[in-house]
Amino acid sequence: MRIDILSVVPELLRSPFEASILKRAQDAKCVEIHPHNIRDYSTNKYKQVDDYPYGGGAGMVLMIEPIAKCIETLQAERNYDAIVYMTPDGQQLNQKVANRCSLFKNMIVLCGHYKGVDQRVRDLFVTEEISIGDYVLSGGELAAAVFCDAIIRLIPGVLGNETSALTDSFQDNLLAPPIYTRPVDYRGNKVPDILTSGNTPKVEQWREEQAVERTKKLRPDLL
Ligand code: 6GU
Repeated sequence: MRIDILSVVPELLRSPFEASILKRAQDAKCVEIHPHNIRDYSTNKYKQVDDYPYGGGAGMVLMIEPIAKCIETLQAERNYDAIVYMTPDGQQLNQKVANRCSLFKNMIVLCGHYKGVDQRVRDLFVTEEISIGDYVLSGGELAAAVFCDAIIRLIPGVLGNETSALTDSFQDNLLAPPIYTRPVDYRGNKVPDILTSGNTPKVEQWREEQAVERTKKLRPDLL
């Protein structure tokens, strides 16, 4: 998969992709991340990318020309399966959306900033609008990093253990069961006996029961 991320503050996109699983995914050529600074595509001599909203009101709006120029430059080089705009009024990201998007081969992710982008960017270019929840962030960059992380870990070969992503919380609409590692006794708080019994079928059964119990208790809306 190739992901082109368009932003006016691409610095914000660096660290999430430079460590751990997202870095390994790139090293293993499972995914290519290409950040682009929208300002590099500005069409006027002041490198302007935003302007005041018509009709008045607070805040600035990202102009269509630099964004269009950047998108069209990329589209001239390859076909894109989706042009995603990160926005709090988009469809809320969940595991189902992440699963679907993980199948894209080439994707553009546009990060809004200030008051957002000129509506015509959305009308003319954007194919998906995604939010990461009902709260407002200063910009779409952190949301884009969350969205990309959720997708990239689903790409075959990214996680060491191939079954790992399939046993995640939400993948079957259940939360993950409790997990433990050494020591077996921490200040009198013991690991459940079943997990040290060596009885794999019983362990699996216990995990399923715990997943259902935990979901009932913490997220009954998922059941
Ligand atoms: Cl995608 N962008 C911004 N700016 N705020 C958000 C969001 C996105 N998702 C939730 N809040």
